[in-house]
Amino acid sequence: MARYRLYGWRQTGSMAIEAALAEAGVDHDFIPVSRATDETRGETFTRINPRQQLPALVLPDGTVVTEGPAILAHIGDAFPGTGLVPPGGSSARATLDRWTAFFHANVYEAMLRELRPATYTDDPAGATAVASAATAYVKRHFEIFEGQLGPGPYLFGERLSSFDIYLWMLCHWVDRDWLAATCPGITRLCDAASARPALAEVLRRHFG
Ligand SMILES: N[C@@H](CCC(=O)N[C@@H](CS)C(=O)NCC(=O)O)C(=O)O
Repeated sequence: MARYRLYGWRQTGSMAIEAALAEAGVDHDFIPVSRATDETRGETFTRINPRQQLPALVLPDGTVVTEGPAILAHIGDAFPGTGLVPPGGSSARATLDRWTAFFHANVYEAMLRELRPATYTDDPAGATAVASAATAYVKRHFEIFEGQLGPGPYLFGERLSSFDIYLWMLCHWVDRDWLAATCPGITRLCDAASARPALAEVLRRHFG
């Protein structure tokens, strides 16, 4: 029987998907696509994701899903017993979608500008400014969410959601000293997630 196939690599957006699949206990094949050797731009992977980005999840029926939040929503919907996403149409689901979209559109994208600033400007002298503006942009959005986070540790209290997994991943790509000093609620969320055995194992694979 066909299984889920996840295309990913260390320290990329596949970290959140690996974590969600592990939390949900979903059997899958992991296909490493090296970013070190630009395998993402190769013919084989380009056929799967013409945007040449990780992660990509291929469902058992062959459907390709890209974009981290769409993949997370699918896993939560396909395995409702995990409670990773609230039911569609509920207020909780709207809240989960809101904050996932907020971090995807604002933070993840700005982190790409921090990582590869030269690809976001035609001005060869402008890359440093692109990166520093992106860092400020990332921090501003973390701070906005910090002000909205309830008692925690997670978005919905004690229950882990796909949003928490997404934010947990992003927390590993931001200045941790700054985060601890400025965003104690998010830091607590991140620490609580890291303490879960399934996520601790994913963390070790990506940053160990
Ligand atoms: N919008 C995409 C962004 C994915 C993305 O930027 N992936 C990076 C790794 S974190 C990537 O594969 N980059 C490959 C490249 O730029 O060559 C998503 O949210 O999944």
